[in-house]
Amino acid sequence: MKIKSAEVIVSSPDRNFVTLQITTEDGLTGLGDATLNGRELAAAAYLEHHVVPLLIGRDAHRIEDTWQFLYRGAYWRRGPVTMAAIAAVDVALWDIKAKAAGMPLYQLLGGASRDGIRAYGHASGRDIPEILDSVREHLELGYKAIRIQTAVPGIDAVYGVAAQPSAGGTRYDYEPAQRAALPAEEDWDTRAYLRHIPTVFEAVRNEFGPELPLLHDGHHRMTPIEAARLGKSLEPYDLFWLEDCTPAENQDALRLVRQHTTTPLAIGEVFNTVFDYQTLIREQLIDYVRSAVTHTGGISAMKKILDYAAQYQIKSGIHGPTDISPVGMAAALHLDLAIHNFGIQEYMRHGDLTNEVFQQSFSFKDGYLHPGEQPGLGVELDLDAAAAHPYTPAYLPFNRLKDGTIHDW
Ligand code: EZ4
Ligand code: CO
Repeated sequence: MKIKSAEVIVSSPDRNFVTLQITTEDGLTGLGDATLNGRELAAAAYLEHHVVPLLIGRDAHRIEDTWQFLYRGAYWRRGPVTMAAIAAVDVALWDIKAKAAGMPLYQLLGGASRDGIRAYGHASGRDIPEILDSVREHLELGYKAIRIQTAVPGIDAVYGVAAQPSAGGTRYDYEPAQRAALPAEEDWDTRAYLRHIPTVFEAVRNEFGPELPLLHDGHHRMTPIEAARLGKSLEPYDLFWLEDCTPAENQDALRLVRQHTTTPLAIGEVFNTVFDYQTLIREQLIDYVRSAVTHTGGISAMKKILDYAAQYQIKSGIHGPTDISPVGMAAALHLDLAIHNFGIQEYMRHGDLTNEVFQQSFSFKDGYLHPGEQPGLGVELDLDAAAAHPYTPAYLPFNRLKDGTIHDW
């Protein structure tokens, strides 16, 4: 089954997405996601100029061979642009193979290991009453696990907190990339944050009781000893996980955090290969793998990382913010359903325009996601709708400390 053509589609319904569509000589199509938030055109150019021309005429069934050809053949290994591009090809080929088999993709990954995929949503607020409202709204939507992000007294703008409730006041969840020529500047003060955050979790636990799984994202902003202190001070509130507590390029740093706290640790949304996890998994320094299928070489590579993690009782927590397109989400859901060591899936919900461009068959009901039973991924791209929303420059924000020093965002 030869690949006849491949097209890179950059669209911006609600936000920017980079999508690869591969077509075979038999007329089957497959979709892959290569969206790299704030650096979208780099992934698109890599695909268009250096990957698409190499795909024409290859056997679409040879997924592993094509993966190795793109990874080893480039000579320049790893990195977010390369691995997002490889991911898009990998996922599109899995989509085609599953369509050819007439089966939903999860069947080719071993079949379902569970009935539904527990998802967590993002609650946030500028103060405690607003956070409690946001949690209530997520519970009404059916969510059975909730991430809590909060403003900090003395800091003007903080990651993960909406500047103002969205229209109608029904959603506080936050889309950090802003459509503008330059990135927005936010503020940071770690001491103020470390003092404030336990009071927020105390209020949430008092209001909603001990059962509800609660998560928090530290977004790489702490040193190892600061992260250790935060993990320890949150222990009374029984977090499901503390995410990205340090910038974990330095995997050894997590050893220090681990020695001081039993708060479960999740890491990896900015990682792109298994090598980023080598020490973390082997030494059991984390509890959840946070990579996105989109940023780590696709389903083939993510499955290998998660199989390695499974040997150490480490579970999945696949990245699923809105910058993962519906194609990337669907790929994650098929994998989530099939693997044994599933933990939880992040799910922020896409906007209406995105859902017009990407027609999906996955569902969210009573807090559980399911990829659906359509052959393949279960996502189709409406090319006309995509063309109606061309690329718009948009950037993630960045942080400065009070003295003007740039800090991890
Ligand atoms: O900042 O997806 O856990 N989720 C996150 C996200 C990331 C964005 C980056 O593109 O931390 O909100
Ligand atoms: Co995160």
